[in-house]
Amino acid sequence: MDKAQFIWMDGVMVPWADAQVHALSHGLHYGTGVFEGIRAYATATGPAVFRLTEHIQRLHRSAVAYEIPVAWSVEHLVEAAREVVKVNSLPSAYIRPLITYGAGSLSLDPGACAPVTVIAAWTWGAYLGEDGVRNGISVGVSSWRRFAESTLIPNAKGTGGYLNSVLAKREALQAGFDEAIMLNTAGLVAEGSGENLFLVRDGVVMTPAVSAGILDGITRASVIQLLQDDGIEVGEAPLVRSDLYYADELFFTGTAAEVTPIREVDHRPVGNGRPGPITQRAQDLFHEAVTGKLDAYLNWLEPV
Ligand code: PPE
Repeated sequence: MDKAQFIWMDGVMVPWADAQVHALSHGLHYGTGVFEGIRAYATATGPAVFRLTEHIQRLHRSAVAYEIPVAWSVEHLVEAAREVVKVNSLPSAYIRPLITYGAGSLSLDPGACAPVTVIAAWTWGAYLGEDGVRNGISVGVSSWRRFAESTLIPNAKGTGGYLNSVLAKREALQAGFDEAIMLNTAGLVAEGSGENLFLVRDGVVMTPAVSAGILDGITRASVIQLLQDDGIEVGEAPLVRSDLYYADELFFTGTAAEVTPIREVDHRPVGNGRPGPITQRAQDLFHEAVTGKLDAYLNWLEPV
């Protein structure tokens, strides 16, 4: 990890090494927290944060869903995120806001524990490797199902929920894949361990709906709009495992993963095993949009 100098903690810029919470924090023991992942990109006019306000709004929504009180307004956290990038002099960055419960009681009811709000930023390159972004990654369908609506809240970024993603990710790596695709408990395709999934067949782009138990990704929404504005048909559809095998193209989207092509699924080549034309188009449009090269999407960029 590429350490930066300062981390924002409840209104104070704290040196990286001193940004600590107590060992008996409720969030550490029970995973009671919510977080975000956001990227700032270098643009011709300096660093700009991609859809920052929407990410912070989603942080607030996740907190509402899990009933975690938020001490800071959206406006305040947006400003704090900008400050973290600025104070660390980062030309581009991955920004990680977290609201978690501190120490107070280890009763399952976190009522006696004060929430702690943290925003860190550091330099983070390609999530699934430079080679993965260029040539595509190999994925396997996980034996771990994405947790259900009746278990946790899939469309919220709750920290504890990521134990599910960790199981899927580690299983995939141990099996020699780069990443996992998780089905939901009904057996329909959901998403990756930390990415949304898109499928292309006969020129039509499809992606599972939020009702499949996915996180409503901000990159997902951006790529849907970029492709639709480019004249490509995109729709939400229930997808089964064999749809993955018959796809012409598959790709992941996410803040960390950006647009990552999938070249192989369960040892079967996707299309001809090379990133396909729509995947490449999505990658190019996304890259141009986030770096401020497309006027139509400049409102997605919030300058630092
Ligand atoms: N699904 C999941 C489960 C998920 O964690 C992410 C983001 C997405 C979809 C894509 O959402 P969005 O970033 O809004 O396009 N995963 C974050 C954390 C990854 C991690 O390893 O940590 C991220 O990409 O920042």
